[in-house]
Amino acid sequence: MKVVFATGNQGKVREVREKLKSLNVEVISLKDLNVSLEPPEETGETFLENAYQKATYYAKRLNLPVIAEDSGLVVEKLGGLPGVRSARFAGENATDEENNALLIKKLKELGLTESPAKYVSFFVFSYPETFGFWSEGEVKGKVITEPRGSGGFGYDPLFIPEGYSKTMAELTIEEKNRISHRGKALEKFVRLLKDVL
Ligand code: ITT
Ligand code: NA
Repeated sequence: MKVVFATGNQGKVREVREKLKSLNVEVISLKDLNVSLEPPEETGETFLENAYQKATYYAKRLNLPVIAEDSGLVVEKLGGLPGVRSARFAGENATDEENNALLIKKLKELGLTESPAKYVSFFVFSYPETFGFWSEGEVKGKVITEPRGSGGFGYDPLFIPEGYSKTMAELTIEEKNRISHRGKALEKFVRLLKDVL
């Protein structure tokens, strides 16, 4: 089966391809498709709403089954920020570096060098005509104010998973996928996907 993974985030594409490589599914990214669709507005107040909006939007327009994912970092001492705003924390087209700098600044403004935090991920699978299924995963840990490592993407240089001393950006893609929010959500997703293949 051909499935489109509707994301503009190449870090997500790498992780999903790695995790789905044993399945008989061809994961096509938006980049491979070479279609220029305006991305949908992410107006949801929850990760699930946003993942659902992205999946149904692209499935209808591409007339193909679509996987979409919405995820983010929830920082306890910042009242749950950046949350659903993780990708646009420092502004609409903010880079990872700008988002990370803002996170560090906000923690330091509170006189903190770390805070408990978690990453959350929601996947939605949608057919062109009907909704398919969804799954979720999370990983608890903490954020720090001294970035380390060059793997992963986004906030990974600032996130240390529970039970680890390395940041997520210091892990290999296999290690990250074994413990990450996206890896866990994908494991459930794969079981549901197998049922419809
Ligand atoms: P698409 O909507 O096109 O899929 P996006 O990056 O805009 O890509 P989201 O709206 O789901 O995706 O925002 C997710 C953001 O949360 C992402 O840009 C990172 O800032 C952060 N994030 C999510 N998962 C992460 C991970 O595994 N490592 C580091 N940061 C992550
Ligand atoms: Na989002």
